[in-house]
Amino acid sequence: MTRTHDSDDRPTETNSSTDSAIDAGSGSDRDPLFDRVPRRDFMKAGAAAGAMSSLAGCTGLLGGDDSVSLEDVKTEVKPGEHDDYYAFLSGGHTGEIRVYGLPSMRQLMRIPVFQPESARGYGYDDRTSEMLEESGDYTWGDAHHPRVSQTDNDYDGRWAFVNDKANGRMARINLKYFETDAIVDVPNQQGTHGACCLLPDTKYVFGVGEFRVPMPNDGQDLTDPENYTSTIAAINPETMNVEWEVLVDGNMDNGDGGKEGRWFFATGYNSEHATTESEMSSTDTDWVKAFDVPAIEEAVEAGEYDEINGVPVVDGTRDSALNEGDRPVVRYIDVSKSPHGVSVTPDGQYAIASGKLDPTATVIDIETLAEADDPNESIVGRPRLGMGPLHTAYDGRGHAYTTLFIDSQVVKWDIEKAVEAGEKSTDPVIEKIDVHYNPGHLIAAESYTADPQGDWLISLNKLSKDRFLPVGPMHPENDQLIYIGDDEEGMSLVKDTPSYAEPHDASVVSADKIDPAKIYDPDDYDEEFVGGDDSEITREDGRVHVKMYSMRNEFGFEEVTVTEGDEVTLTVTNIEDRSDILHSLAIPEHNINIKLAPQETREVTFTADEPGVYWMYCAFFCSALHLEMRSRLIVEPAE
Ligand code: RUQ
Ligand code: CUA
Repeated sequence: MTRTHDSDDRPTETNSSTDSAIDAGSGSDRDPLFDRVPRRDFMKAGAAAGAMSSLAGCTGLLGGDDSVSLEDVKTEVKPGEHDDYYAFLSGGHTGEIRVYGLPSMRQLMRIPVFQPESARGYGYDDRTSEMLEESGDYTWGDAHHPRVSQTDNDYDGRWAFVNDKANGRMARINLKYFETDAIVDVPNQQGTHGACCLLPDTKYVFGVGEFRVPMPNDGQDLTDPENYTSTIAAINPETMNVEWEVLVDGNMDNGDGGKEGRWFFATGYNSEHATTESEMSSTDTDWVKAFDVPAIEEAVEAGEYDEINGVPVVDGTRDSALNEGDRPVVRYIDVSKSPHGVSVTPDGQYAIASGKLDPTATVIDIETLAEADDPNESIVGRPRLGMGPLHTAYDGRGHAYTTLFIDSQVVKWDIEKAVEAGEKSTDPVIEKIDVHYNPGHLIAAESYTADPQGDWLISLNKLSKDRFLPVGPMHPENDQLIYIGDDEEGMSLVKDTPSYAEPHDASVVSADKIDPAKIYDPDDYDEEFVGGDDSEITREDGRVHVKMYSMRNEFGFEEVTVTEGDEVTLTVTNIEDRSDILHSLAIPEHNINIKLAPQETREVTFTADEPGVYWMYCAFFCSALHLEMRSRLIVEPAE
């Protein structure tokens, strides 16, 4: 294990303790039952101190300097045991979300968001294909920032949201079913990069527009970058309606919401309004923009906006009238050039922006922002952390953890010390650990809430180089699990997990805060439930509607006969109520595979345009007679 207390020194030892770290936590003296008790309830019940050895993850509750050694926490999840946390990792340009269990780092599920995915029938039935089509009919997206909804600054288990940087969209995932249930094409944003919730109660989901374009981007101002601009968008989480947007100077990058419902922060580069890399980094400073949400809402209320592409757009540029006077809608805070991540501390006191091209982070005191004449007065610390600081996470014990992309390290530092030490001090740095290699984001358990758990941290590394068996020139990335619960011993690397391109960010949620359904509730969806006796075929004017059930090992009809050219709609219900008994309906040579979980109904519409016999079959191995679960689609030639 490598650590150094001098931020400017490169470490001299290399990580060699992966195996021993895993061994250390796999002792057989733990009582597996204790591990299954939700930690919060366990503490409330006043459990005996003698049970400390099984209190994985409770360090945040113990408060103060208390920390728990790696030997005393669960690092191995034995066969049949459950993990303590759900981790939602973005899939980058695969356009999906991956669900991992922590601390095992086992991949539990993949949730397709912006791309069709056949195993889940996503994009192959009418509802999901229409949702994808209506949001722009793209076959991919660039999903970076999964954020889980909160109530009272704690995860409420309702939804996760994620951006599409490629096409300017925001999606919502329903955590009852772990399925994408809404995608909005955000007007006036070409690339929606940052995504996050306004807390404490997820009043809005914010989409942070990165690419500056003419506004509206309809052919005007093509060669006049001074007139390009970008917006943040406030999206209603219930309706997914874009309520308003704010125009700004420069572009934007990442964002995070304050904990008290007033401020929203976005980093940005290119205050130069340039179009090339060298011009974009020609000045030494850029901005963190602090959006005063109630002031913006008042401006919208008072009609002080332009409607662009159907959305009220408030002018938040620096010399806008709305930024004059004592209640500016956007405060521009000078930070060293090209900052990248910004995140608000669990106590809501500071917004911390990472320097990226500058080896510091900027600590902004949120409380003083409203009163300060010059928003730069709210900068209260600028610790020198190391090369390429990108993103920061928290343990709830007063420490921040920042990825250093260029140094290939995670640095742990003391937030209050950074405020005491002032400009460019290395004093706040507590420790650094090597990661492999070049980390982008990192996330600690419940870091985005008011009460991080303080035990686990994942470093989402962009490169894996030599860490895994080679698989050709495209390497997997490497998500490394690091134990951060022991302040004496320091950070410990526990696991390497290869991952497919390319996680950017994650949210880690205690397992007891999410309550996924075991089977479908037919009332949650519009499709008509087709019960055991309800199978029927109706025909009218070249349209055929087939309603049929499915169960082990049959479909409601052994054969369905239609005529060439018919438009066929199949409404199919899996009438089983046993959990985990899935069926699907695949139709060869028709690009159809719909997934049917227990009690789920899906509908698919297609044109039967080639005469012939097609074996409709079930693609989930559902029973010993699964292969026999099939039915014939007979397409007769037209007269
Ligand atoms: S941003 S690490 Cu969306 Cu850092 Cu990718
Ligand atoms: Cu149903 Cu296989």
